[in-house]
Amino acid sequence: MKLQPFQRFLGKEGIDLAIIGAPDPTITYFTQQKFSAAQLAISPSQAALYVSTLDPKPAQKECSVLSLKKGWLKELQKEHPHPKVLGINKEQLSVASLERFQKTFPHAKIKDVGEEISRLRSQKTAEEIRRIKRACTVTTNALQELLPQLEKKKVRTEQDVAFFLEKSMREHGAEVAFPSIVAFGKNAAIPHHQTSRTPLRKGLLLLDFGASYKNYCADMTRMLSLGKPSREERQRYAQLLAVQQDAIRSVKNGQPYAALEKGVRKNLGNDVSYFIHSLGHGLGVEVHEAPSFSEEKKQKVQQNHVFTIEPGMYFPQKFGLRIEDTILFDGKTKVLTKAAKELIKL
Ligand SMILES: [Mn+2]
Repeated sequence: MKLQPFQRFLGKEGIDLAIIGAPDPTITYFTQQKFSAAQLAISPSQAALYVSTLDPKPAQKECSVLSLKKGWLKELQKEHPHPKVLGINKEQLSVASLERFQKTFPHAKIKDVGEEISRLRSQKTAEEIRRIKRACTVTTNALQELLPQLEKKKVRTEQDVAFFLEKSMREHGAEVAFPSIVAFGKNAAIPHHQTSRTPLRKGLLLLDFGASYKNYCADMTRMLSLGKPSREERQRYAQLLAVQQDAIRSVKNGQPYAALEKGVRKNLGNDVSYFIHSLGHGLGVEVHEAPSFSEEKKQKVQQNHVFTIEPGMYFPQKFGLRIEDTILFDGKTKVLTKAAKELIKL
């Protein structure tokens, strides 16, 4: 299901052989499994998966399964003695691996297939969407379960909160898509704050977290106010929420992602200097993947794209705000992370 469209691309482009190796998450995309070590060799008509003997034996219909041991490249070379063009994923391949490939296939021209991989991965199938929806439900549910814990003061530090969220997601059959960001007070002014043992007091609490269900990620950020928020906090939150909702409403087919971001920057007016990151990112087997919101990439909203919309405002040494949803565009714009978005007051 996954390999065939890529094989058609290889055939069309005259690429005799492409090699994708773990830790490139593309291997999980193609095989729907995770391996500690694996190499996937794909030609237009066949595919072979070399897997570490320490990994569970994979059940694969679309490719033959071989063991990954010393000399696997020689084995591969016997099957494909003289590829003219060798496809690689530049973003993910190590220089050491590339050098080994070049030594084995000295006459092959090296071609990057990363762009096609990104394009394929960004167009989610019905099954991928089902998994992402499930990941989003588990994520939202973890937040619901957290609130009474906070009220009862059973969680007292950023780390306690992260641990509780992660436990909840695992209890519901999911894994953690990425290390949760739990940032209290001025810590939230740092967008990628590292969750610490900071105790929770009166102030704003930022939660950026997500589950991964059967290899597919969710990503959500919500803000909580412990105690009554100040006037400034309330006003800033209302401002940001309006901007985020406006951005979601303005998603439409064929629209450049960079234009969505431009709209948000325009909306923020003089406050745009507090918004110090991009508006969002695609997600799937990785929590950050295509589509990209960057101007140079010129990517546009298309059917079955899944991406985040997450404007933020950061006031150094004071507080920080971010509101993030995972969005599916399937002709209509659907917010998959359904947790309420009013500032949650505890
Ligand atoms: Mn995100």
